[in-house]
Order: sequence, then structure tokens, then C-alpha cells
Amino acid sequence: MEKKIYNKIKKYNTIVIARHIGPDPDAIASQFALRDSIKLTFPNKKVYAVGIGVAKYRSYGDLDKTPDVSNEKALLIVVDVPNISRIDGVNFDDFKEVIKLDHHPLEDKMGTLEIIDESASSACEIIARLIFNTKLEMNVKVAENLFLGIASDSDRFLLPTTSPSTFRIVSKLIDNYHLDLKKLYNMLYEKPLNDFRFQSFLALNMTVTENGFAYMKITSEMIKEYGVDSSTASNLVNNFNYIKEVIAWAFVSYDERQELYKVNIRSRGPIINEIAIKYNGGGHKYASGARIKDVSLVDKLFEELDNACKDYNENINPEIN
Ligand SMILES: [Mn+2]
Repeated sequence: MEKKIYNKIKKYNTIVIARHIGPDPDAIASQFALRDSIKLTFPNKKVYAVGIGVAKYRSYGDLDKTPDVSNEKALLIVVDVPNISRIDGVNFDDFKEVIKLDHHPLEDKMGTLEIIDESASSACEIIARLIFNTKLEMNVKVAENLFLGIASDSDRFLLPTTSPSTFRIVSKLIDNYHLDLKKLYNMLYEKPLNDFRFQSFLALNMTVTENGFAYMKITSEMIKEYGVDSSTASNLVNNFNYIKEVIAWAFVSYDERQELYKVNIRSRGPIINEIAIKYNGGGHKYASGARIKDVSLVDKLFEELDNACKDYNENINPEIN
């Protein structure tokens, strides 16, 4: 498959690389790494990494304006996103062919060629393999972005998707390109004091049920008081892993622009994406999210997650009781 994808890339002169809306480091880094690798290998090709920019990821690279491809045969490569409706910045039907490189469970079939590897830590891991296994070229910048995506999406090699292959790739990146880990970890983990204070507020005030489900409804008043933004606030969910009394946890915040509740869910016990799918959500087995219009459904979702924790404790992990 990697060889076929390489040949397809070789064939097209105009290539657009897109990822999901509301990008995370893996989404951003995977599109830059792939774009820069293709440009390095084929300097005459026009390759674009598109989508709405996010200020905190500016140091990862520069995004391109979406080109008008309606009158030419162009290739679209979609990275790190399983469904067409969440692709940012492109008109899907304008493209002659589509390649998908993703590590989320399959949702929409998109194109002719695809690598969907749910066992991969990140889209960046899939792209690193593609580059190493074909004639695609790499430089320090590409290697840095690949490292950022892998380290971030594997939660610094904590999540169960971290495999011997993840470590082999990372080892090769560090070794061959002499990566400055201090610089890269600063890019990933430096945070404003306000965010850190807000994290402590969440730790002090979240509810923890007897089944090991922790949750917090983040109101706009809380967000205003601490001077954080709502998406950062619910992304702090990633920092609540490995609390002994908590096996699944969720933070919800209200997105005023889109007029819906965004729920971020994590687990180290029950599988949660099957529950999230019922609430206009999805994602990975243990890292998932949902978008909910009606506030009463938020409570229903939390109830279901709490029950999932109860079942998990009773059936899979009886020694807790
Ligand atoms: Mn990802």
C-alpha cells in the first residue's frame, strides 16, 4: 500500500493535504510533515497544507491558502480525520482522487487508497512509516513535526497505542536528525499560568462517582474568572490520567459560537467511543468526544458513562470491589 501511495503522489502535480477542524498537534504536524517531505522529494510539485490556522501551532509551520483546483486534476490527501464532514478547508468533490491516512476507527470511506491503522499511535507515525518505507525524503523540520505528532497523540508514550514500532520510529527520528527534545517538549507542554490554575480548580471541584467516573460542567463564568478559553479548558481532560479513584472522566463546556456542548471524554477502563457515537461523537476507544445541542442529553451521557464504569468494575476488574 505504501508503494502505491508513493506512486500516486508521484503522478500528481497538485496535491492538497487536509486534516480535521479544530486541529491538535498530530493533525497539524502530520500535514506539514507530509507536505514538506513531498516538496523535498519533488521540488516542482505544488503541495498545499490547508485549513484554519491556530495561533499556538504557528511554530510548527505555515499553512497554505486553499488553491482553486476545480479546473485541474488534483490529489487530496486527508490525514488524521475519519469523516468527510470534519475535514477543514477543502471542497471534497473538487478532487480527482483522495488518499486517506488515519488512525481513527473507520467512519467514511473516502478514496481510492487508504491506510487506516487503529493500532498506530498517531497519524504522524503512519506518515513516518510511509516516508521511511518509500523514496520520500525527510529533513530535520519533517522529523521534528513527526516527533511532535507522535509524542503528543501517544500522550508522551503513555497510551496503549504506543508500540515497539512507535519507539523504533522515534528512535530513528532522534538518531538520524539529532532532534532537540527540550525545544520540542517546550513547544508541546509549555502552558500559561492561567491554564495551570484552572486545572487545579477542576481537580478540586470535579465530581467523582463511586464507580470511578469523574466529570465537570465548565460554565462560561468559570472560564471568564480564570481567563482561559473554552477549548483549552476542556482539553485539560488529558491531564487527569492515572488518578487511582478515576477510570473514566469527562469535561463539558459550552461553545457559544456553535451553540452546542462539547464533551471531552477519556478512559483507562471502559471503552467510551461506542457511547460517544450515540451523542454525535466518536473518536478513539479511550479518548473520545461528543457534541450535544440539548443540555439534558449531557446528563444522560454522563449517566451512561457512569454505568459503563460500574459494569467495567463488576465484570472486567472485579478486584476493585
Ligand atoms: Mn491523531
